[in-house]
Amino acid sequence: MLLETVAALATAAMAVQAAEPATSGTWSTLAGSTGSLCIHSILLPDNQLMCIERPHTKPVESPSLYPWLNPNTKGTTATVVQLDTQKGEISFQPAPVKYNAFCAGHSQGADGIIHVIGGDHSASTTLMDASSNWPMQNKTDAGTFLYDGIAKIRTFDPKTKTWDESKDMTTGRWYPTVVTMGEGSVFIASGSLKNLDFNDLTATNNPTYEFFPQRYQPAIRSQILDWAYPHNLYPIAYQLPQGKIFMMVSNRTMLIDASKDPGPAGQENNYEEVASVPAMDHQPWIYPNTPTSFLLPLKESENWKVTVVLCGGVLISAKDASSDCISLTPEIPGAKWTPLPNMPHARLMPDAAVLPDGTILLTNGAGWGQAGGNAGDCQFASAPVFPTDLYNPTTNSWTTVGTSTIPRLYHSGVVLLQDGSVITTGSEMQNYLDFWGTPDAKGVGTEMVNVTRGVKQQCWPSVSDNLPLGAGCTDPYEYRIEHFKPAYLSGTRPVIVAAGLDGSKMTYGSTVGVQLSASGAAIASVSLARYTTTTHSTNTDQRLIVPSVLFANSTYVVFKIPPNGNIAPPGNYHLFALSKDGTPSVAVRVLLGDGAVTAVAVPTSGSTVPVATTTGTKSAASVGLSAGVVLAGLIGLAAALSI
Ligand SMILES: *[C@@H]1O[C@H](CO)[C@@H](O)[C@H](O)[C@H]1NC(C)=O
Ligand SMILES: *[C@@H]1O[C@H](CO)[C@@H](O)[C@H](O)[C@H]1NC(C)=O
Ligand SMILES: *[C@@H]1O[C@H](CO)[C@@H](O)[C@H](O)[C@H]1NC(C)=O
Ligand SMILES: *[C@@H]1O[C@H](CO)[C@@H](O)[C@H](O)[C@H]1NC(C)=O
Ligand SMILES: [Cu+2]
Repeated sequence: MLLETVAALATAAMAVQAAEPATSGTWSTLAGSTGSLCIHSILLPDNQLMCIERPHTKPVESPSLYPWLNPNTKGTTATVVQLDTQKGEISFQPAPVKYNAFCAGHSQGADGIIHVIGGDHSASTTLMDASSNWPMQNKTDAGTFLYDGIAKIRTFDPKTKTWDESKDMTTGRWYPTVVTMGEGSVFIASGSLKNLDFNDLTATNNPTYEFFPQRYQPAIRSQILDWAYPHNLYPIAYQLPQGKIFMMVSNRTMLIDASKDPGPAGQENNYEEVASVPAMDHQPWIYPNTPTSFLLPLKESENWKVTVVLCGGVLISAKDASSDCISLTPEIPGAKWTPLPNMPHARLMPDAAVLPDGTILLTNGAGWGQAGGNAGDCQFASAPVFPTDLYNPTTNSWTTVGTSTIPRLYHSGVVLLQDGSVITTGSEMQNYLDFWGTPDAKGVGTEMVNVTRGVKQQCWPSVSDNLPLGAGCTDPYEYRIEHFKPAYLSGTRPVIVAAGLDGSKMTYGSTVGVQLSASGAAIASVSLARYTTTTHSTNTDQRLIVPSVLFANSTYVVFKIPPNGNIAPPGNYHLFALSKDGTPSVAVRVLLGDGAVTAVAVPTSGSTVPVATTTGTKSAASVGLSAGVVLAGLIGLAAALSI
């Protein structure tokens, strides 16, 4: 981020400052295409987004040229999308994967390395062109074109834009959950041994978890994952601040001590079960009933208390979407799942973005049905939900803050960007219109899919159909990105002096100082928003870290990086400075990780603005220890500091 750009944004923001503070944000559609469908949306540095799709098995734009492939990627299913929210446009370049990553799990790890783990097995390696290692373009039946990826561990390095697909798990996993742990290794849970068919529940259960790098062989069998089957796909899981892994499937919750040896096969001596979800017309709280989950902001002033929230999903009795939200503080012994206020709009498959001011945006999803389905075939869900809801944990209340226009049903996502705005991505089989008739249509009856209902339920004709190609169909692949500017972007923004700071490494426990431009709004708080990877309403990466401000004046702020990766797992974060009204700066990228602890001096006088966040006794003590001490290791940051 160039300094000029930051200054220009601040000036633009000040120009509109005179208006009444807005309570609603604005949606607009960015020009251009993501190239591949963002079933998997992974934020990369420099306003780039990795999108991964399933291999197309239905015709797309140039059916005569590439009968079964996405011509944008020649079937290799991944693109890096360049986002330009100021110009309102996007562009893409292919980032080919060789091993089918459809419905993999993923997380951002140490040094910003992306892990994409598991995926789909069906593959036709004989159809790979040996000379180019790209799929052949004359396949005539529906299948996939990539090597078997169901057991694959892929890493993507955003710096070199290259994949390493050389490693494997102990077993195959389709729909696994992947969590980057505090010390940087990866926890990989559940998934199915082949595509799950609820009408044929044979030989698909994989109720195990494992680690990368590998720790145990075979993988550890979990009694609760086994019990929950088939409701154990994309488990809800997080690294917790005090060190354990949170995992919830169906309606049961466990805390895993990953540092503890699980014992001989079948013993599983390393977990405790905590609160089960109360009985509601809502079980199970997982795929395909698909709520979303997120963590409330973790604050130093609250000693990093963690709260897990689940919102939305399906009412079992009617297949209507639910507006329920429930929360749990899993590190407080004896805590129970308790209701939060209902969302203004019921939805299944919602997506959540935790914003820099600590509010949570809920968007996307459907009003009826369930998750799942094949691109081009019938929707399992209908009645897309367009209103956008915002939860404020401080007031424990919801408001509706906008209305989007693009349906985001199965295989969608939401991502917070560096400038404090939000994008929505993905959604497959958009031809719900053709099946259900109107955007407001709601499925009738109780069956999941009735393939004989209606005349257009099979939108992309199979070879045996007599219909012309694509007759009466909408494109089942949504390549557009919609962009939301929250109301806070109409306020005057603080301005972080980015020169030398953007991309710098910050080590756990360090006391850091960041320069601000006096031309921006006065700063009252800072927050660190972890880069997002999201799929299937699951986002194990997303969390907002709110350090206490130790010193702030109009040109300088001092705060402390959390003491370890359990609170803030390693990887890239957006560092935001916020005004007292909660208007965020444009963020700079900082890379949290291990290393020598450094500390800038905390000025004891000369503060020209009140410090909004009170400093807890814990951090005050550590400030005393570190004040005046500047250690080596902050080379990237030093240039930006007045030291
Ligand atoms: C398919 O294309 C490949 C080259 O990409 C060619 O070698 C092969 O003969 C073709 N097969 C058929 C059946 O046309
Ligand atoms: C949890 O889910 C199981 C399986 O669906 C169900 O039998 C049980 O009643 C549920 N427990 C509660 C408390 O709702
Ligand atoms: C599916 O829909 C058709 C047409 O409405 C109806 O005749 C048929 O009974 C339905 N099938 C089932 C299993 O409900
Ligand atoms: C803010 O504090 C820093 C550190 O004490 C100091 O160098 C700087 O001059 C102060 N800025 C203003 C505008 O007072
Ligand atoms: Cu999927």
